[in-house]
Amino acid sequence: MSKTIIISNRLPLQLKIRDNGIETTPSIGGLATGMKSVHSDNDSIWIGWSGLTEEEFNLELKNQVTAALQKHDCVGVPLTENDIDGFYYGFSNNTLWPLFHYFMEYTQFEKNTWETYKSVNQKFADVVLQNLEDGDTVWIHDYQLLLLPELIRQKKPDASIGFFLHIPFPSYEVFRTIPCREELLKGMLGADLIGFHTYDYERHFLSSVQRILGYEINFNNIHLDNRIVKVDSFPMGIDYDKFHDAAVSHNQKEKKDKTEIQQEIDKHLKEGSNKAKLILSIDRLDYTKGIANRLRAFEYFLDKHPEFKGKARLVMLAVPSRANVPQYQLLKNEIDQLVGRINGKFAEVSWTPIWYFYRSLPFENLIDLYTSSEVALLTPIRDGMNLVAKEYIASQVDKKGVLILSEMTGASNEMSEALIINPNNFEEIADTLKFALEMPEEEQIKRNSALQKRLKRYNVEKWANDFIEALDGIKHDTKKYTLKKINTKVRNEIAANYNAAKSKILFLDYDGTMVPFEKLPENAKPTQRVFDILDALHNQSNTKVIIITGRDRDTIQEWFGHKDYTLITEHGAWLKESNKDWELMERVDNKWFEAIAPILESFTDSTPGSLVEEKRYSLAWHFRNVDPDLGKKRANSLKTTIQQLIANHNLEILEGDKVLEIKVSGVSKGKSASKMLSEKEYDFIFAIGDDWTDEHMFKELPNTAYTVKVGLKKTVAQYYVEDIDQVYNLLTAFD
Ligand code: GDG
Repeated sequence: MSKTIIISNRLPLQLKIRDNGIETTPSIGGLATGMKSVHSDNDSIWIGWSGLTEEEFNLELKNQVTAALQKHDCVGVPLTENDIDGFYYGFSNNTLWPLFHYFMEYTQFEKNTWETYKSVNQKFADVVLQNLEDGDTVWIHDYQLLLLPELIRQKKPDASIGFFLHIPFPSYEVFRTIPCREELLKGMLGADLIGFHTYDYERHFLSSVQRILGYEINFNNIHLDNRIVKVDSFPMGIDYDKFHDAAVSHNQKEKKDKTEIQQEIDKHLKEGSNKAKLILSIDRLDYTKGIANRLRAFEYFLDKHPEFKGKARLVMLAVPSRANVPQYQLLKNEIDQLVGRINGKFAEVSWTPIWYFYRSLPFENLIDLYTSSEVALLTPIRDGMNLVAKEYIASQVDKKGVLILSEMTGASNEMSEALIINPNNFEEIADTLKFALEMPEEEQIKRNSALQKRLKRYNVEKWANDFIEALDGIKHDTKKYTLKKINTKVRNEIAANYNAAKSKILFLDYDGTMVPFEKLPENAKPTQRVFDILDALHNQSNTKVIIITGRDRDTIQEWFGHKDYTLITEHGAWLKESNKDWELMERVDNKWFEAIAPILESFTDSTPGSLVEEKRYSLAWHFRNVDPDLGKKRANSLKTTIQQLIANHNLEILEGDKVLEIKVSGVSKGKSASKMLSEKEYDFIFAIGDDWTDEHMFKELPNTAYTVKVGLKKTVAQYYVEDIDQVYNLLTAFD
């Protein structure tokens, strides 16, 4: 039976070596928390690092650990201390983490940690490949494993691979600064599906792929030579019922059953009319979480609104994290000092403004804090999603409680009923805190009802199912492509029909089919290989070879005039039969050039890299060499401008691959192909092309024709080939 393989840097377990064996406890963190329900519900294994290095094992211990992991359907990736230093503390947390969170000043690029990152990704790939069987689905998580999708793809080209990034993907301007940017993108593109928390991260990624790798992007699909990679956003949810139910049972507890922390909190809450409302913050101690800013903003709030002294208290849980990385040690010192200073500045005998916990707490204490706090103040400078915001809302059983959330979190996109703030604006934070502490209960209930409804529906299970479903959908699409793909068997069948036929006609598109695209169109001259293939076909009896192209007559005359193939140019405006002169296939004129050409020229002037091509009966505006975003934008506005001008004229705009062409309407490759067929009976008809102008031809040809699309794009053709080499393979099979 096929299974899901989940892969993340850390397994969702913490291992401790005890005298009486191995102790396992669930790990803390967004990813572990979120995926746990997926892992336990499904037939799956989880591959990752156990948390113990190879140096900490002897053989007996290793066997014990393997067995302990196996019990939880987990498989460990063996990593050494050196691996962890270079891969985890080094490249992942000193390079990728700060860069992806826009902390460029903390980003260090060191060649040796990059080398370790590569070799550790390979170690992960080795373990995955040992466990991967046909039909399995692979789901890789997060920034530590950006190279893994491609490493698996190289060995298992047909595997179904999904990748999800839990942190932001930065804008192109930031991402482009990293030296190994191409390797990182290509590594990710080994996946079939790449998921992000928000549309913004998705958009940044697509822009980087387009600008750095130059790949073609169609909506959210990236076209590689032989595959399409889909990119989408899947905002991660939480296990809503777990938090909500825990809060319900927490509220029903008798005093004696309550935790120590809760009893302490209750004691403070009972301190008569002077009761201080609790403002909660929970995060890993990380510079991205804006903890220092939050403390300063809280200080500012108490200065600005002294009436809240004694009436509000910040309860701050900072969970130790990456304590080996120097920036985190500095941050810890900074936070300690800030808390001390602010408490020293404002404390009264019966009130200290900040309760600060620097440790990780058991789940039930987390619930104590969520349920006891009137306000949650979450102020990350950058945060991929932020699950704490969602957990806080899920835990408000009576629907009371106010969430203040930074707009720099992924969660703020979905939680518009929260009070959204800019974490760098103390004034705004202070005013919002006051507003939150004074918000009427009806308004709190109204906001939270809407939030809870959504969080319950878009829970973590739905998130995981949506992702897996999208991945399965791609598997299905790939199957569709594979069904239409010309393999050896299909190729032999087509060739056999070709050989048996008495009268044959072949329509061959030129650019993108017989030769690859070049930056400058005039450089895409036919090679000797192309001539050899065409000559071989042309010299066979009863075979008509037609080059059918959008190119201008003069270029095609220059390149092919010395041969006697049939030539159709400018999408069907001109025809040159073997050994004859050029003739017009359609009655067309170019009087309209003088109205349109100046507009194209003015767009060219303001769009560096673009150029106008003047054919006899059409004008083309090429933007292949323009910055992709600018090119698209300019092409759209050019289209709108021209459309208005040609509304009452017999003209149309053709949208090709990075080109807009204005021509007389009614002229098409389809029409001219039909004309050729009407002149003689053929019992073998074949057409091949890559562009959507070839689609006219595929549509017009009779059902008995063999129609072949080059590249995995949407088509009405019957068959696909992946690239130009495959075109050559197919055409040389006709002998
Ligand atoms: C990354 C991204 C993204 C925290 N302290 C304790 C504790 N926790 C649990 C919380 C929550 C999780 O840890 C923290 O999740 P976040 O989403 O807030 O943040 P990261 O760890 O940075 O996670 C983040 C996430 O991945 C998922 O994609 O949202 O943007 O940075 O679930 O409840 N749990 C317990 N004790 C604690 O002391 N038991």
